[in-house]
Amino acid sequence: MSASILILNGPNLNLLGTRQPEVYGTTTLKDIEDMCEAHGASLGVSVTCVQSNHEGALVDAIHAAKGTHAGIVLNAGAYTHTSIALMDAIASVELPVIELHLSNIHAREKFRHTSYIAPVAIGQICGFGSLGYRMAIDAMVHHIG
Ligand code: CA2
Repeated sequence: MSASILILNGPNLNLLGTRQPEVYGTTTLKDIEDMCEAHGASLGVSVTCVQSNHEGALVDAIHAAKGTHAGIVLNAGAYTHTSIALMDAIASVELPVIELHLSNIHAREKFRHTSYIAPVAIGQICGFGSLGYRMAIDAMVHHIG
């Protein structure tokens, strides 16, 4: 059976491609999810995509990943900068998590420079737009071997 990766997207990312294209590009979340599934298939891994605007639902998805997925690519959106609950959930499942952002959070407002995900992630990719998801899948496949 092939390994499986969860692509988990947080609040407001369902709006991608519809607003603020100068910050987040014109690619929709559906485009990104289709690309992730196709890229995963080309590497022989199965990819499942989930998006929620709710912090608790994201915690539930992280818990449910244990035993189902070999790793998680997480764009936690604004919860990145606030959520101890997501940090604790990641630490509790002991699955490899790659933190992902479309924009370069370090080149933006100071409040975006803090990440509660970074200390419990195996690495962070940011600033490469939707290409970052492809890079994260490559890195996860390499990591899980
Ligand atoms: O750069 C990223 O991927 C972010 O995770 C996006 C979050 C932001 O709060 C993080 O600091 C960085 C915001 C996602 C909002 O997405 C929108 C998409 C289209 C229109 C409006 C918002």
